[in-house]
Amino acid sequence: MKKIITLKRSLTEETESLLNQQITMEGISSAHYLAMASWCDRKGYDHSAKFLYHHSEEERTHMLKLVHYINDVGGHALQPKITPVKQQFNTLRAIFDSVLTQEINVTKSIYDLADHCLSIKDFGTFNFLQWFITEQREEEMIARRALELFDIIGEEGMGLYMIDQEIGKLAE
Ligand code: OFO
Repeated sequence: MKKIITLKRSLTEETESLLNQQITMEGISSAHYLAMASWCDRKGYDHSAKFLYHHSEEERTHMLKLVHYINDVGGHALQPKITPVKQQFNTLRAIFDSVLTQEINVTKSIYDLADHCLSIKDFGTFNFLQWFITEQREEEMIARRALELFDIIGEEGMGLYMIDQEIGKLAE
C-alpha cells in the first residue's frame, strides 16, 4: 500500500476547510431537491418533479466538481455529512419559494468563498469558483421565473396544472 505523503501545496488549510463546507452545502442541496422532487411526484406535479429530480443530479455534479478540485490541488475532499432534510411541503408554491431561498443562500456562500480566496491571493481557487458564480446566476434566475408563474397564471382552476406545465419548460 502506498504511503500518503503530504507534499507542498498552495491550498491553505482554511481554504480546504471552506471548500469542504461547500461540498456539504451542495450535498444537502442535492438531498433537498430530491425530497422536493419526490413530494411533487407523489402529488402528480410531473413536470415539477422532473425539473427537481434533474436539479438534484446537478447539485451532485457540483459537489463532485469541488471534490475533484480539492484533491487535484493537494487537499483532501471529505464525503459530506448530510443532515436530514424536510420531506413534507404545504404547496407547490412553497417548494419553489424554498428553491429560490436555497439558491440565494448558496450564492452567498460561493461569494464568501470567492472573497476569502481573493483576500489571501489564492487566484487559482478564485478562478475555479467563477464557474459556480455563473451557475448560481442562472439558477437564481430560473427559480425566480418559476415563482413568477404563480402570480402570472394564478393558482385557481386549471392554474396549478398550467404552472406545472410551464415549470417543465424552464428546464428545457
Ligand atoms: Fe450548486 O448550484 Fe445551485 O445550489
